[in-house]
Amino acid sequence: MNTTEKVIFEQFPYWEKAIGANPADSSSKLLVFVGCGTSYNLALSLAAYSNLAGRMAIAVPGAEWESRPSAFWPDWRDTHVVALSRSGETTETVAAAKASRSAGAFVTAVTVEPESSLARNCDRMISTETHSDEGIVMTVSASLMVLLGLQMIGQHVPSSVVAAARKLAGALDRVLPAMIADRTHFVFLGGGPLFGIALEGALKLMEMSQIMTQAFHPLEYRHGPISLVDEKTAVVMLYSSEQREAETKLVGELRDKGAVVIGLGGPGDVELAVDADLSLTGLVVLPALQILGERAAQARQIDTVSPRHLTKVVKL
Ligand code: F1P
Repeated sequence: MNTTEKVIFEQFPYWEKAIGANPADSSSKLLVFVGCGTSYNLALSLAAYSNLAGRMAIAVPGAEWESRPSAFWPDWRDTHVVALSRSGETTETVAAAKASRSAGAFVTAVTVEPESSLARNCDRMISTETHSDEGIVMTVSASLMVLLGLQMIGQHVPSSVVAAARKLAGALDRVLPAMIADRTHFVFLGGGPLFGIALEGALKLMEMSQIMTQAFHPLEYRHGPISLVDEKTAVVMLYSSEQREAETKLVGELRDKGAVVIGLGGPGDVELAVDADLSLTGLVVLPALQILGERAAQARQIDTVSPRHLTKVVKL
């Protein structure tokens, strides 16, 4: 077992420590979730969860918010910026936090590095301990930032999510070898708060295995991208409640065209149950998506401990 795989399966005690660790935020300003790479994907999901819970929110990549915030929100100086960064050192995210603060916005940092530049340039910090062996590819810290972010927007995270996430990752891992052995085109589909999670599944698998991946809102996939589906395609469908029927129909079409479909929370070539309330699905599926990336890399004999062209922190 390599270190990446070990860390993915050892992440759950850190979840237990983070559960209940931070209170809900009560400000009424627009929440602007900001981050880069994985942290931006998480921002997208958290913003959607926040809107669903009645707290208005948007998600913006760090560099975009730093350089042209008014393209995203006209009244950008009067917002509550939530900057997500594992390292707390990513140039664009730190710059976005600094620019927001100096313009009068309130800045909360969500990070696992309480001594970082981001932590020094915020009004409030939310942090928790992460696995010390986590490498370049972000796994446990991504899950932890979603957990902290959910609690920040007032979502109760029950300890049952730990067992649900562990069970799903194990169940997916058992069926993966047969499903992905000869697949070279991976597609992740998810709607609402699961779109950011679909993007994160795609980014993880791409970083780990150097395979081109894609992520779409489920029904968007029929508008063009479906032309690429063949017997080399593997699809991960993150089922929602609102569009379950349409998503099920789409999965049937994709299977007819040769794709193998992993159904998380609904039908597919395999159907794996997600034992959690829909407001927690995004968190619960993350470890399963991480192990999928690792297994795809192993199938190609690619080392995820030193992934090509990647560094743990990106500084400009
Ligand atoms: C985010 C990030 C990662 C990416 C790479 C570089 O960093 O872009 O998503 O995989 O490792 O950093 P951070 O701001 O959360 O530390």
